Amino acid sequence: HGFLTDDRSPPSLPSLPIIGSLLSLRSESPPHIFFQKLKKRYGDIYSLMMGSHKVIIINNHRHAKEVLLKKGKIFAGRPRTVTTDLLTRDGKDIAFADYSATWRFHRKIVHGALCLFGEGTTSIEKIICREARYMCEVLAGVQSSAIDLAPELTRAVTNVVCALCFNSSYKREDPEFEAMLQYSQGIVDTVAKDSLVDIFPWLQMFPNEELRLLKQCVSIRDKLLQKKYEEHKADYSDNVQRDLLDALLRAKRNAENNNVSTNDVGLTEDHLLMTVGDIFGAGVETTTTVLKWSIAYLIHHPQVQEKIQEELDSKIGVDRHPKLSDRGKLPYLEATIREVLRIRPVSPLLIPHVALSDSSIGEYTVQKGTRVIINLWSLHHDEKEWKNPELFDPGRFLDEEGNGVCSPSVSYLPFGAGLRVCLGEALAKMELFLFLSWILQRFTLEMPIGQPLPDLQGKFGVVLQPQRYKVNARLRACWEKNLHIHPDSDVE
Ligand code: HEM
Ligand code: PLO
Repeated sequence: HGFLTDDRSPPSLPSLPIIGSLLSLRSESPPHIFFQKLKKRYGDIYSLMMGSHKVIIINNHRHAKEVLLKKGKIFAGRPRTVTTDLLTRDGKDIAFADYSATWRFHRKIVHGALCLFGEGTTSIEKIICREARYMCEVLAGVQSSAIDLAPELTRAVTNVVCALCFNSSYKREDPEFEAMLQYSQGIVDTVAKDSLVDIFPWLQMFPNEELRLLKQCVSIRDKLLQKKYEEHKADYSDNVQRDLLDALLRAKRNAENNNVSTNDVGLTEDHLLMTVGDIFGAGVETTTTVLKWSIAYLIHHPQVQEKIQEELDSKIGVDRHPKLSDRGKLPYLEATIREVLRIRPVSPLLIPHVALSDSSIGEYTVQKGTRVIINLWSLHHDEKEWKNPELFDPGRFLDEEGNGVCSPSVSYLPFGAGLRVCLGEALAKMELFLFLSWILQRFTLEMPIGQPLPDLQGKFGVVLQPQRYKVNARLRACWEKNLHIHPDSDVE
């Protein structure tokens, strides 16, 4: 004891090269569950080889916080993989970019642009409410038929992020929107999920169906981004900043006017396109996924839905729509959102981190270049931290009187933490609150007769998505006449 602290590696899995393929091919379970199971045999922290890369898997909050917060700067790197390089033109974005001045600069620009929207005349709140209203009108029109809500939810969420990125929006059944749905699903299914080409890059040499699909989807996305970029360049003005793309263009112009090389500071056309592509992609896929999980759980737990509706009825009523300033008044809804983010984290393995120098985690030494995967699934399902972690219970996030939300465990990081913390946390929380409160104020979501309950397993990709399911959105009694008689005056 104490003598061997110098060179201790975490327990490592045997028969190393096979493990890589085990994860995606042999194991019955998706990787986050497989990694959680391995905890029983190897402990909370262990290592394995993926091809030639050493990977450390972390399954508890103490080590996770050491990596993300205490040693955040050391572990702020990102690995380069075949699929993310294809998606981001070799890491010229934010999420899959290695730690660098360019990465930091782009985070700052995005952060600034999002803050401006908080204050500007077309505030984020107004944009979200406009989309929520439109979505509710559509749902009212298709009442009492079993429908998959996903396309309507996605369109609403897409339009919010479209307004932020491109100052534009999509109409229903717009062919460009339909194309976007297609390519984005293709990317979610194939990118960054430890497929074999990422573990064994030389596999690229051989025909590979998944990689072909990814390339095709990325090329459709790139054409769409390029089109938006050309349009913006054509009517750009230094005097007005309409959206994120304008903010990025302004930074580029500034550099050019000061004779700074755009390549050196990371403001080439590629960088701009990839950053806006990241925000657009993250903006659409994450929030939509959480809305789909929320509704799936509400269908499974009608008593939770009823409680949210009681809260909405007593705190807001039917004479006005929910606003951001109501957030503090609706603790049960807030607790439900937190519980959904716990039980089905959007990004159960975060995005892999990389050690930028030799360091340590707990009592173990870690060499520079080691990849570190934080298994958020293990943190959120840790029996030492959560009572019946498999149980969906928003009540665990309520204080004793039930009048406010609380944090029952420190083993909860739905948005990550530290230098690489999610850039869209505030935006996502506003959207989740407003969309869910608008829907549940007006509709009761029910299982259509003869349909199976939504599957709660989820399919693993770069985000953990639920399988498709159908619901009935039934207009609540008090809204049958109300929907059109009370056009809220403060939302256009
Ligand atoms: C990164 C969660 C919504 C933009 C992340 C990470 C997580 C996360 C876990 C990885 C942290 C890490 O690797 O340590 C979520 C959840 C969301 C959500 C649960 C919805 C409920 C959004 C939205 C945006 C966004 C709406 C866009 C505005 C980003 C970006 C990164 C990121 C750009 C990469 C940050 C970096 O690597 O520096 N998010 N996110 N996210 N998120 Fe989100
Ligand atoms: C989603 C599909 C899009 O077509 C491209 C895209 C860009 C950014 C990615 C996002 C995808 C998935 C969710 C990611 C986001 C960056 C941060 C976010 C990975 C692949 C999360 C949850 O970490």
